[in-house]
Amino acid sequence: MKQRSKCLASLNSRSGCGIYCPTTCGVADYLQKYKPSVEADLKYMENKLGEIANLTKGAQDTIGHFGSCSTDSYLKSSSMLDDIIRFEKSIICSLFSSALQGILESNSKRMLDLKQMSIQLEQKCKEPCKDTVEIQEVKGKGKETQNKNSFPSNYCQDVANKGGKVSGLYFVKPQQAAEEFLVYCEIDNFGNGWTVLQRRRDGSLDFNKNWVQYKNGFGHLTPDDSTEFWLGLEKIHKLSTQSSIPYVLRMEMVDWSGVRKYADYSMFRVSPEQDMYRLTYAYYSGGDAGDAFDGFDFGDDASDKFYTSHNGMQFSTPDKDNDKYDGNCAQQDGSGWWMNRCHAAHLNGKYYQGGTYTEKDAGESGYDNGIIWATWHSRWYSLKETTMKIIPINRLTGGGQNAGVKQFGDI
Ligand SMILES: [Ca+2]
Repeated sequence: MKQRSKCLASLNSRSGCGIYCPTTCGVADYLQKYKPSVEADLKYMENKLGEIANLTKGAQDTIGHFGSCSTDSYLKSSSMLDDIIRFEKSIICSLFSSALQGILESNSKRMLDLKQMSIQLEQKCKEPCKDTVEIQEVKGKGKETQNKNSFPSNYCQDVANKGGKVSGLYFVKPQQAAEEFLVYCEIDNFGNGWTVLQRRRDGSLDFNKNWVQYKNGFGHLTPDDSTEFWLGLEKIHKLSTQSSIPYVLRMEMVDWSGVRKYADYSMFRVSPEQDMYRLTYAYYSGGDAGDAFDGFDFGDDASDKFYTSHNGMQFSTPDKDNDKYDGNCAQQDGSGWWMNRCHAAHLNGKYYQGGTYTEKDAGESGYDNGIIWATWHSRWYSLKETTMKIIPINRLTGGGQNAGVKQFGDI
């Protein structure tokens, strides 16, 4: 274990941090989040300064009056009229004097407010620069196992093989990857090491993103696995195609009653970007959620099942339509996925609190756009939590499947 806390990237130079994203060092995201409130504060300060400038002008005029009063008050006159005018002036002057006192007090209060605001802003500005995250390191590195050649040190199962015992953040480097990147590894007591590709938990992360964002990943990884994220298609591609060892993709889902189900797909692969990150798998290899990836007969049309299957589909985002539909599924649904025409399984869908939603809730297009697994719940029911994760297939055929399900208990 060690602390990595040297991430001082700014909005313009993410090069030092980029390889760790999506991570807690999403400095740009952080700045975006605070920019509106900081701008509002700055605007407020500007207005305050404007007010002070106006008040100062008023004060100058008053001082001018006061000055003339003082001079006048020394003038002597024998006429009664002059005495009356002098008396009147001295009253006005004393009024001006107290008004001036008020302005001065008000000004010093404003100056104090400004000082405090400036201190607050200074503290706020410092925050994005802080970035510490606990990253696990494998103890007993280099431990020889019979699997060493089959599983290069490139993903979470390898981390577990090398002695990694706790779930958390690890650096991995798939064979074709130019550099290492951070992943969340779910490691159970049976030595299974799952590499997590996607998490939905509470709807805190918007999945309506463009091609580049789906390619690079978005959201944040956290050591306690409490946040939502999409690891990124490029990383998923590199992870899933790095060796001849086949992987199982597990979809884990929790509904709003707390019921947990899963679906496993063997020989899961995601092709390179030139092929639009096409999804392929060989077969549905188990689970109690049903095989929604193979499409679903919704009863609208005889071709429903054929046109809602996902095996062999390219990835689509709102700005990149690779689907089998005349329109644009990803744009209509506001999310990225291996769209057909359009889907029976859609774990990147819109988050709906409480689960059930209607055509009206779905917005302009009115199509089902929630987090859907049609063989379990209706397409008008959006799931509460989801996980997509991969593991070498022999970890499950070796009796590890139940172990994996048990591990799911700590979500
Ligand atoms: Ca289309």
